[in-house]
Amino acid sequence: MRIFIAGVDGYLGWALAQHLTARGHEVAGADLFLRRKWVEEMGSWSATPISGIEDRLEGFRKRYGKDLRFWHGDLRDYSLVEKIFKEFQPEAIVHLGECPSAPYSMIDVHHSVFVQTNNLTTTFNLLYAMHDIRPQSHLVKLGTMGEYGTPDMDIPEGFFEVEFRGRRARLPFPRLANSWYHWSKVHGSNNIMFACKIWNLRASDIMQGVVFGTRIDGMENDARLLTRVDFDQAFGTAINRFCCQAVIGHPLTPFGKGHQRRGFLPLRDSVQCLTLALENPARPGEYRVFNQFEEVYDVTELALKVQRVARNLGLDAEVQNLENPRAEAEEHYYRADHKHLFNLGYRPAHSVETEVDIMLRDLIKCRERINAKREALIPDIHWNGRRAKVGIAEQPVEDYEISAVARDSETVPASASTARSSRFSQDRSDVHPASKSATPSLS
Ligand code: USQ
Repeated sequence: MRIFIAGVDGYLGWALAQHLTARGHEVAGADLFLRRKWVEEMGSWSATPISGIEDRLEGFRKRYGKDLRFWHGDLRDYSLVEKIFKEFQPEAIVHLGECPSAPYSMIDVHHSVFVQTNNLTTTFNLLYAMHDIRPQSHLVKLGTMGEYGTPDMDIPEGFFEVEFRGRRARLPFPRLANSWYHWSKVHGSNNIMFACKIWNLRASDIMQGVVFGTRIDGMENDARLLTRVDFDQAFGTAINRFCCQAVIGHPLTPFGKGHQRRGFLPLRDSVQCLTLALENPARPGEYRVFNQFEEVYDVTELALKVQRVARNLGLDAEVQNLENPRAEAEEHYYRADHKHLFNLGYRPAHSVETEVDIMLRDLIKCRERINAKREALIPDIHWNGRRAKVGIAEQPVEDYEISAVARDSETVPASASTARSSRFSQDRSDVHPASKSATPSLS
């Protein structure tokens, strides 16, 4: 299948291009390298030393024996999108060409407007190019589980049956997003749903959970094939940040009470699921929604898992709750359906612990790079527009309890409170990364 990836230079895009090519697909992509610039703006860089695009493409050619056709350009420019569609004639399009960061979208008016216009314009351009040039092609659009927010009820896969004043209907499940970024995804979803209806297009909207991981199979043995792994406050996701923190002896940082629950999945499962969606396309006129995650976890549970695996590798990582810069529920009900991809054949590759073990071993090699940008680990972007580094969360450790909802899904070890406690009694400057430079020794 001819598959065009918008945002091919990014964390998911570069991995997906390799996975699809290894499966025999013909892949092309475009990128404006904005992710590299945004992370730099956050005072950070990828933990893994990623190559420039020319080297990447050369490594790709050597590994897979095929060229990856690449356009450097801005997909907000419809003439570029038109040109790509005419030249490549894609049978499927994977839209990863959006700004994926909630904190980045909350910085100020300029960042909010940029995130929403960028994300909506690129989606519109792809929809119009499908309509104008490739009406039979299939769009796989990366949405987010964050579109739903954290409603106090079960979350279906996109649609639900509702009864109101004696009439029943199948309607989109309400979206209660929690950042301008997440709302950009909601607006994009609505636009795609409408385009499928009026133009008979086919689309799979992927409500993806939080992704973590440093690699997929096949990336080893050539540094040019590595994907990026971010750890800054805006582009580093929770487990990736915890793993990067663990390898430099920085406390792991659940925000607030740390009982935020989200669906998570490893990078290698994300590419597996996107491939399943591509190889089992939607029908003409069909707009379908997949909730794409492996399992739901409490953020603290995950920090404790990372801590345990890190200890097995001789890394001493404490858990230290920070003030939460976001306005979000920190203790809440969360249960979401995720049957569609399992029905198509999705099978998780590893347990979280196994994946974290692989990640830590990879990241130990990147320790110096993480340490050099450790200042970027502590957030300063607040949802109310303030910009100030957060301090330690006030919740005293003796008040700490794993919430009832967290207990439902998995047991948190009895050592949890002791593992978290030691730094609570200490002065804030002691855990502030700027003042902490010691790295643990490896046994
Ligand atoms: N969190 C911490 N400590 C940290 C980092 C995050 O407690 O050091 C918490 C956050 O407060 C939040 C949860 O972990 O409650 C997830 O945060 P995240 O930064 O890992 O993920 P999020 O901002 O939700 O966004 C990420 C991706 C985004 C994607 C989304 C899927 O950046 O592109 O859409 O995950 S989801 O979360 O399901 O909406």
